[in-house]
Amino acid sequence: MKTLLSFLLLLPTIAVAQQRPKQSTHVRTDRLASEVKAEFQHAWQGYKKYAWGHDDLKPLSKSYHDWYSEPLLMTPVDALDTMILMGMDQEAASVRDYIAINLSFDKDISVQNFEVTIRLLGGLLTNYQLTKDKRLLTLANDLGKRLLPVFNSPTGMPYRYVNLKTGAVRDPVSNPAETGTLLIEFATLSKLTGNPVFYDKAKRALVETFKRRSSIGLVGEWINVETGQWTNSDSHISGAIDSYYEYLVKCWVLFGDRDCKRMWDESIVAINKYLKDDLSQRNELWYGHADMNTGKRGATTYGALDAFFPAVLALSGDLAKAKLLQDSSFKMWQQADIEPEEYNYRENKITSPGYPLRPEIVESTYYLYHYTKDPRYFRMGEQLWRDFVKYCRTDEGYAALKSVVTKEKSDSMQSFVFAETFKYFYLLFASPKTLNFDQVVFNTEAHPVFKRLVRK
Ligand code: DMJ
Repeated sequence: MKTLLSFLLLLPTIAVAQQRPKQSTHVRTDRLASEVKAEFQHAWQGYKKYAWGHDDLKPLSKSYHDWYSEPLLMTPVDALDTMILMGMDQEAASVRDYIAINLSFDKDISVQNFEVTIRLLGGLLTNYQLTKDKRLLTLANDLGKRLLPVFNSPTGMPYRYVNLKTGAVRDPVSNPAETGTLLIEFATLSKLTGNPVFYDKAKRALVETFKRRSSIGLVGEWINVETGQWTNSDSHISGAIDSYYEYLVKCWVLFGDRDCKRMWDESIVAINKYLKDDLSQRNELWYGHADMNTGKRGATTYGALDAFFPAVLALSGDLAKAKLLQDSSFKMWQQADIEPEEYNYRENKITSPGYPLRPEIVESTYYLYHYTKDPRYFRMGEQLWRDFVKYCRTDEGYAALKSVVTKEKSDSMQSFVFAETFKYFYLLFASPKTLNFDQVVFNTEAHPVFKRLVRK
């Protein structure tokens, strides 16, 4: 395995004077981009009015939700780079100041390493790269150090929870998404601070997860990080595994990491052999479940979270499958004009009807439009947008749906709506100059990480 030094030597070292997009690139050439920006502002005002200083807005009761006993500013940190990309300069500057002054990780709370890494660490690092505000890098460095005890397991795979003050860890039964979706953030922190420890630990956790793949090349859903034994052998590309695969591709693209490329190349063969489900009579392609050891077909379900996979396939170079799978995701969406959390594609049946405002289908639409320039993806995105506004908008923000069938709303608007859902809609509709796709890799929370090193 490469050491951090050789890893750093592979990277372009020219300092980038200012990664923030130029003012002129903020000109929104399209009516839809302006609509997205206006709706982002609508939801942001709701957050400010009823949940300011807390993690999330509860859009129906017009109150707030904190993940832990003390808030960690999930929504402001997740939302900040979207504001910058949308050209909300004044608001972004004041939110950045608010975060720099008020966010502290010196708290006696036990937090979920994965969620805090992708939302807060990822958000702080991107916003540091965009603004060069060193206070954000200082916060990221402090957070990174407080998260490090998670890796103190016998296998090197992380525990799920860590106390930010005491370093006490808990919950050894984890999943590939949580053990393997850390390297973009931790390696970027190593690059920016010159401290190799973050990269070393997260890289080891990813490799240790991969090493425990079955003899047919699949990973399961739950694994004990103390024993290294799988506790659930269901294999799929959905929640609990999804972004493990995403980071294999992205760490290859972002860092030129050949280990990640090798791991992806081997994994995708098994994914296509055992999880891919060709419904040739319907001319459809899906990815379902299978047992990681035998390859025996399990549930024929796909869902809102799985809809990230066309983007990953496109990024890895398999545009043909990406397009077919995107058609399937869109078909799933059209069953009720909003996608369900889970859908049995063989029976055309919604099996889990909630919609927590997820971004993945929009993300894949953006990638496919980027790679193909085919206007059908723009139109697809417009349809998604119209439905999203029609069914999820509230007086003070956007609300998740309890059921896409009845369209009954629920009192939740997670921070990823600001980080991802609005951002991907905006990037799809706005001028491509808003953000140079080829200069960044998005972490799984849609925080764009710049490939070129920004020096301290
Ligand atoms: C986000 O926090 C991330 O995209 C994660 O990888 C999956 N879940 C949500 C969005 O659906």
